[in-house]
Formats: sequence, structure tokens, C-alpha cells
Amino acid sequence: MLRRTFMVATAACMMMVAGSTLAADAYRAEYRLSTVLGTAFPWGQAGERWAELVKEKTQGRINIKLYPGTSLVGGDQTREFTAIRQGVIDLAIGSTINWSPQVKELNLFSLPFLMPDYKAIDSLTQGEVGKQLFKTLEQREVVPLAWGENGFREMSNSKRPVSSPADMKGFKFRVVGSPLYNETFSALGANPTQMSWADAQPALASGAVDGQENPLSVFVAAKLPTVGQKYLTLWHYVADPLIFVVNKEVWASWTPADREAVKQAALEAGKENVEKARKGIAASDNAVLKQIEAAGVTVTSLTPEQREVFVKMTRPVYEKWSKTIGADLVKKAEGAIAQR
Ligand code: X2X
Repeated sequence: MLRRTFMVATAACMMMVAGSTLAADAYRAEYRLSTVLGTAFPWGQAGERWAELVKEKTQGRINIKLYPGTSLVGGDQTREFTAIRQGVIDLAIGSTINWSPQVKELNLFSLPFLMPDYKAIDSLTQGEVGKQLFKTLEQREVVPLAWGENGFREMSNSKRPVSSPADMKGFKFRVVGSPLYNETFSALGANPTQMSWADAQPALASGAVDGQENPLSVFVAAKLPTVGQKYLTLWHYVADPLIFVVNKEVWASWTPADREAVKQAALEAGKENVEKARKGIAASDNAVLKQIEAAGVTVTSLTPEQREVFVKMTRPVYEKWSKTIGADLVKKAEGAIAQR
């Protein structure tokens, strides 16, 4: 009896040793976190914060290094999602826009004029729609953990104030990596060109393109007024949430306790990121808008009637892409927004 107990205990002990050795071997010295924007922007700061919180919560077992500028895929942000799946990237905080070429459902957030305000964004990301999109991502073999935010995308240009589609006629516009954007800007009479963020800045500086669309936090931190972007229109036509994800194999290599720590860190960093992305651009706190005007930028807000003209002209694009995204998902999103 005694002997048997001893043997069982020894075996258990050996298994524990083997288990812990295995786990320790499986942990890498460094995990690569991809973001498009660097630490001058809320997006890059969210990456920094996630890494910091993970280090803290795992007592340094998981060490994350930030690779901004989508540098792990040579700056081509539309290849980021594939690179996460392939393990070239271990973790990412990515924009729904940049991943939508591979995950068509993520085009939802790019439907023109779907989300009228912040509550509408939250009703999607924090509700059933958000859960369904996370399931879709899981089926694509990445592990989604939390939502963050790049922001409502406002349009700027170097030529003249824009308060109607007619004002945009013939503008060469830099657009991001989903064909939905080409179609939206074509429908409005502009001349869109798709390019990465890395290429967009020199193109704006040289005048190869006249305009672009990005959240105000990006407009300010990238100093777009210094490259001639002197006219800004607040039209809130789309917003891009960010998603915190981990490569599936990397996730599986961590202990359950460490996975939970990484998830909690993502939720915390995500929440802080959303707050930061919204700071200074609301009616109650417009410090960022003031800063933009102080840089000599003419800011145009649309009246409800002016906005309606843009909505009508882009409606065929909305209808067409609803089918690509999935009519049920779009309906669910419209319902959540109506009830917000
Ligand atoms: O490329 C852009 O415009 C940016 C930085 O906003 C995204 O990555 C979606």
C-alpha cells in the first residue's frame, strides 16, 4: 500500500515536471504584435498598453513587442489578416477595414451611413453582432479578444470645402483596402485610388492625390494639415472598430491562466483605446477640433439635409454590399442600431 502510494505520487510528480518543462519550452522569448499606426496615435498606444498589461498580468512570462506600420507585412495592411493566420504575426490590433478583404462580414462597418453615432457603434461591437463577428473570426482560426476603435472617418482635401457630392467631383481620393470604398467614392463622383497608409502620406504631400478620409485623431497625429489638407468635412459616414486578436497556435501554447490574463489585458486596453479615440471630438469636449481649426483648416459640418444627399447617392453601394456581407447580419445590425 505504502509502496503503491509512493509510485503514484512519483508518477504524478514526474508528469508535473514534464508538463511544466513543456510549457516553459513552448513560451517564446518574444511575441510579435502588429498595428498599422505607431505610438503617436491612439491605435499604436493601445498596442503599447496591451503589451504592458500582459507583462504585468503574466509576471513577465509573455513578452510582447510592438511592430507598428504593419512592418511584418512590408506595410501592406490588407495582408495582415493572412499573416496572423500563417503565424508571421502572433498578435494584432487590426482595423475591420484592413481585414475585410479576407473576412467579408467585416465590411459591415464600412457600409456608408450605417452608424450615426457612438452609441450605434457600441450597439454593434458590444452586442449580438459583435459576438457573431467574433464567431466568424474563430472559424477563420484567429482568437478574437476585445474591441477597440480607430474612429469615425472624416474626409479632407486640399482644394475646397465640401458640403455636397458635387464639390467632390473629379477629386483624386486615396481610399483604404476594401473595394467598397472605391465604389462609395465613385458613386459620389470622385476619383478614388486604393493605397496603403504608408503610400498615402507621400501621395498627399506630392499632390498625387487631393484628399483622404481618416479619423480626426489620425488627421491630427499625422499632421495632415502640413501636407495641404486644409478642408475637412465632418460627415461620419463610416467608423472602423479595431479588434484585438491572437494567432490560434500561439494562444493554444499558453496556460489557461495566461490566456485569461492576455484576454483581460486586451479588454482593458480596448476600453481605454475607445475612450482615447473619442476624446476631444464631441460637442462637450472639442479640444481636437479646436486644434485642427487652429492649424488653419476649414471645418465643414453637414446639415441633416446635406447629409441626406450623400446618403441617397451611396445607397446603391449599401444595398449591393449588404448582399456580400450577408443580408441577415446587416438586418441584425440595423435592428441593434434602431434599438440603441
Ligand atoms: O489606412 C488607413 O487609413 C488607416 C490607418 O486608417 C487604417 O489602417 C484603416
